Amino acid sequence: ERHKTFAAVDLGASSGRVMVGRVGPGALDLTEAHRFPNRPVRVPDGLRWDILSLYAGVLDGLRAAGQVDSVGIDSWAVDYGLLDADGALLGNPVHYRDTRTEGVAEQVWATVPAAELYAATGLQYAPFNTLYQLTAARSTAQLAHAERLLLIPDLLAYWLTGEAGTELTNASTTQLIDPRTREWAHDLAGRLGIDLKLFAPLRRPGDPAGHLTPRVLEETGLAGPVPVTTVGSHDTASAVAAVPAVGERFAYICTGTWSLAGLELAAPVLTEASRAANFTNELGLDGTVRYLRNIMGLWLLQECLREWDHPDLGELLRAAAEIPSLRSVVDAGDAAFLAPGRMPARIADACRASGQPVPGSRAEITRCILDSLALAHRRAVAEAQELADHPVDVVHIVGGGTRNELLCQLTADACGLPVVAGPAEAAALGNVLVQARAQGLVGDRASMRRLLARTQPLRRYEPRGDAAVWRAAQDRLIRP
Ligand code: LFR
Repeated sequence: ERHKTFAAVDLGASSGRVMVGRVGPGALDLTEAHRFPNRPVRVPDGLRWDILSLYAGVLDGLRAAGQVDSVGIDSWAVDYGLLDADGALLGNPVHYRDTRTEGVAEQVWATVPAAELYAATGLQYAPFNTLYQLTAARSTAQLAHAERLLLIPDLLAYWLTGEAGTELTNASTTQLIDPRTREWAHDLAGRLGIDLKLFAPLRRPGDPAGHLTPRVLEETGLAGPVPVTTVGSHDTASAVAAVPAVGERFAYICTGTWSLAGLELAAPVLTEASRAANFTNELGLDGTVRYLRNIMGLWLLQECLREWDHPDLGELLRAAAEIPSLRSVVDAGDAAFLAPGRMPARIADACRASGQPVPGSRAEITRCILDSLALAHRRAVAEAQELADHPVDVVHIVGGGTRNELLCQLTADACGLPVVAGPAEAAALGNVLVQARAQGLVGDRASMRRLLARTQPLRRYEPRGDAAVWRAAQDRLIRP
């Protein structure tokens, strides 16, 4: 029988993992080989990723995974490492939540107005888009000495294989790609003084990305040759590829540190209304567009848990379920929640400022966060359908948030649509399936999705109650 195994390296903002996927005719299963924390470090000059500890986690994970037929890597987007002419890393990659990009967008817009930027790239405004990060870094010695810029998954692939490339789905989050041609936006980069020669050549999901070097083989105990395959290296691209949907009338919400809520489209939506609503057109598998909005996501809760010294989550969620719904809500799309720290107080402040009851207990704050996320999900799903003229019958939730039953139910209630929740490890599954497809084990996107629907445990939530209550809650946030 034709079965093959694939290692999926999947790095999230709070943990990394190496998963092993086994794929055969009609079969797909996933097991965890290794999981490790991702702990950003605040040094005097700002917030940094601990990239060496992440790379060590990847090597440990490959050793634990054992012999595989290929390796694929995905991670969060927009961030990068710079290499000098010898190929050495210049400093620790800057975290997208670092404050260096504050006020930078306004400088960029003075050269290229926001409307032109959107027309050229289709990307939502987010302070951390690579374009703004590079502008913030403009006069640094580090950038002046850089010969190469590698996005995080491409940097790890470079260390594993010695070969440099720029994977397209993740490149689309730099805000330097034209979503219509799916090539670099040369004119825009030129006007902003960004040197596109820093980037290694583009490669696409499914393309070969080299082989583990002899040194890496030795260190992981694997027998060569082990190919590395380009996957949707933006974790959200891999997660969307693993949405177990049937047909095209579906919305998805990729949950985790972020909630990324939207649609899979054949072409970008670049209208002024779409820009005003801050929807993004990131690139997905096979030339698709991930038309979505970034919502702060479970980051809001993670930051509270950190502040509260990690109480039992199950208990807290049970208590939150008992609190009456929609007493107070905050705008979970607000970039004011981007930076770490003091999250319970910031949420209380936002409720106070909008004249709502101020949540006091941990359960009340948790309920406020989950209601607010469900509300933001509702709004994104409704607006995406309208802006893209693409109606849906079902909302798929994938990623870590599928384990939060209250969030899934509230999202079904708020959207007034059935929710299908699962798989939780969507990014890793999308990563595995693209590798399997490169080796001829699975077919097109639709057949990948059928395989997921048949093999992965999914849970369905029907909408309860009155959708009008949610509409009224939304009106509390959107003031004319
Ligand atoms: C999710 C994600 C989002 C991106 C954010 C920052 O993990 O990749 O898609 O907007 O992280 O990179």
